[in-house]
Amino acid sequence: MRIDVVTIFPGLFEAFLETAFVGIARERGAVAIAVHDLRDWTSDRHRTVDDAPYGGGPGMVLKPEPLVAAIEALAGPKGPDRTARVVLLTPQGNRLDQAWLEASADAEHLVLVCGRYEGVDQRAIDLAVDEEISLGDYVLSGGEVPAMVLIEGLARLFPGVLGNPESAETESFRGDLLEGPHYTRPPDFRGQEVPPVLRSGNHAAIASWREAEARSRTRDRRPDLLAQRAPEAPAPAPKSDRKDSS
Ligand code: JBZ
Repeated sequence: MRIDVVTIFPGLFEAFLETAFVGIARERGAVAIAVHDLRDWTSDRHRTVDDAPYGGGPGMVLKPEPLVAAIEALAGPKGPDRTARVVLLTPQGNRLDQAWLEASADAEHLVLVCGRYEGVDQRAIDLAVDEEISLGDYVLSGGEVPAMVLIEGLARLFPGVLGNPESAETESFRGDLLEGPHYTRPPDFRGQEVPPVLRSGNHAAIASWREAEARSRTRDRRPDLLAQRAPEAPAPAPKSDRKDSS
């Protein structure tokens, strides 16, 4: 995958792109990421990217000319011939979720445009953006952190990056159930002991304990996740003597 990021704060991405998971994904060649300064597409002496909103009101709005020039330079003009997907990070977008990441992990080319200030001139969105995405219902001052979230969420899905043989699909729970508690050494910390089953060496018992903990925690904390989930696989039919039990 190739990812181009358009931002007025390219420096925010430096350490992020070199570190941990995303750094490994880039080193392995699973993804090529380039960060671009929106001001590189301005043509005035002050490299102006924003202006006051028509109709009045607080704050500033990102001007259309540099944004559309940047997007068209990186993705080409909007339309059926465009092979990149241009994603604007904005509070007006659809909420990012694991389903979006999984559906997007095999995209050839994403261009992530970080909104800033009070918003983006609507004509730039209409002319050049394919899709609008938001992290959620809280107030941020720009799309840079949401873009990093999106990149990190994608990077761990690339084959061979997580230490997965093929893909993260092999994990039994991927974003649709919370995980239960985790423990490491020491076995007794300030009088609190690690649940004995985890030290039992009984892998079947450990797996069923973890599953039960995951379910009860999800029921307590995120019942909405259980409601969205595909119904549980039915218990296997009891063994019968008949050859054809279907
Ligand atoms: C986002 C105008 O630029 C912004 C401002 C807030 C904001 C974003 C872009 S993206 N919040 C979110 O994903 O929640």
